[in-house]
Amino acid sequence: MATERTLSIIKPDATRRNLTGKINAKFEEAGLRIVAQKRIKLSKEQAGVFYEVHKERPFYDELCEFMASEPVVVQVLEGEGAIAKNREVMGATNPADAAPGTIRAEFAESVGENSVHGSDAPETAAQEIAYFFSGLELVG
Ligand code: DAT
Ligand code: MG
Repeated sequence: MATERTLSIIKPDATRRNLTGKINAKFEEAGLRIVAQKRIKLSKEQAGVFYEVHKERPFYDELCEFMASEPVVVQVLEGEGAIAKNREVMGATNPADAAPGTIRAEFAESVGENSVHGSDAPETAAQEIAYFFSGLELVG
């Protein structure tokens, strides 16, 4: 499997509870390398553009409000099959369905406030990385 990069976000429910280090430890234990990382505060509009694919869903407005409610940590994770590996470490969207030991099983508060985002495919990973990071911030 090829080395990939994926976009990860540690969401407001997790930054609020000071869980960045614990979540990063899960990534590193799984063999994912954090190759770029920054803490930013999104506007509701910026969150809306990021989650545009969900704009017809009933939870879209609530999701954008939540993502803009407090700072997030955006990061690029790198490794063999990083996109799928990250999804595995994150666990299912709804923490009630997330496998034991996954980030969402251990830390998520609800389906809406589920601690982490991870890209779901190579195309979305490339788009999402470019949304938050410039070429200068990504060391080769
Ligand atoms: P994932 O974050 O696992 O890729 P997704 O892309 O389907 O899940 O949804 C994006 C985010 O939207 C998800 O992390 C939390 C929110 N969300 C999804 N389904 C929801 C629901 N039924 N109620 C409230 N929020 C939801
Ligand atoms: Mg998704």
